[in-house]
Amino acid sequence: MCGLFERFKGNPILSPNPKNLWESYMVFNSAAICLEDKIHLLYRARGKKDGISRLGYASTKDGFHIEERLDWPVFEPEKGNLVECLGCEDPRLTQIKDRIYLTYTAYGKMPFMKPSIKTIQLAITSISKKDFVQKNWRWGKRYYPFPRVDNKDAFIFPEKIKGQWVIYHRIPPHIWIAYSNDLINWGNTDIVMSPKEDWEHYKIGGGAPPIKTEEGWLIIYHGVDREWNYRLGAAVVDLECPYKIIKRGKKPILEPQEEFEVKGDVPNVVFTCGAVLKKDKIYLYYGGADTVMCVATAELKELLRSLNKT
Ligand code: BMA
Repeated sequence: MCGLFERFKGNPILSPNPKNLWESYMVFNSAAICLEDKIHLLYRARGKKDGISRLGYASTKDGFHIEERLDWPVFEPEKGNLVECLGCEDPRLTQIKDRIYLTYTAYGKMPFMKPSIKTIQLAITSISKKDFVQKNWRWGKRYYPFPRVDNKDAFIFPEKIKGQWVIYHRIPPHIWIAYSNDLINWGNTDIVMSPKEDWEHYKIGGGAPPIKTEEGWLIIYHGVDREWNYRLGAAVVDLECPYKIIKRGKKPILEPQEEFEVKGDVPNVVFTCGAVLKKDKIYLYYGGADTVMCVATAELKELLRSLNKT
């Protein structure tokens, strides 16, 4: 066993729903955001028939028990949009003032290419906080800031740092940083974290959007080893210099262990797209074996203490 995260005994908290074709096969990798005293989960779902990823919605007040789950997708590939015609995957949510920003992986086909070729792109859209909370799914325009680059696992920092917006994204095998003045155009991209330990040998990628703490921004990310096992790790980033990693755990904070993490559509995977800080506790939402959604918790202080200075 590894890590100081304690799994919820009632895991998984969300499973595929055979009644709804679009989420009948896989329900995983959920974004998580706390708004108005409720944790909102935007989860990735797939049905067996079309294999396309769409996003579903569920919410929980205590962080563990799901009180509401909608029967329809709240975000899906835009009609006629080739770049995401194969699915919208792995959502991350960041609140910036009165808007909620969604970063996701657009999976589709590269426009104008013959023969056609598949593409994986970092995509960004947003919705007003009011619409989100009232479940009026009026999403804004979708942007793909790095065309023709295989790029995913992106999240936006919730505040401007030294006058600029900051995003982390992943061009294998590293986590990269980029900056923006308008949250639409991103540039000055550079490598910020590279694989180091055995458990992250093949590649790493951003997971849950940054959580502000006294020590710095807490980042939870995933690492893939030589045998395709996905584990989660944590790092702390300087509050003023978002390219500076000041602490990083040598060991993973969570690794596949339970049956629903070891067995499933993709075995041996724990993968996160969202965590929430509530009363000094981190609620870490993660997909198990690309098939179900789970939650585990840890005391923030203990987690920070467990990480090594870099
Ligand atoms: C990544 C993404 C994740 C998935 C993981 C493990 O590339 O597709 O959604 O959880 O692989 O299969």
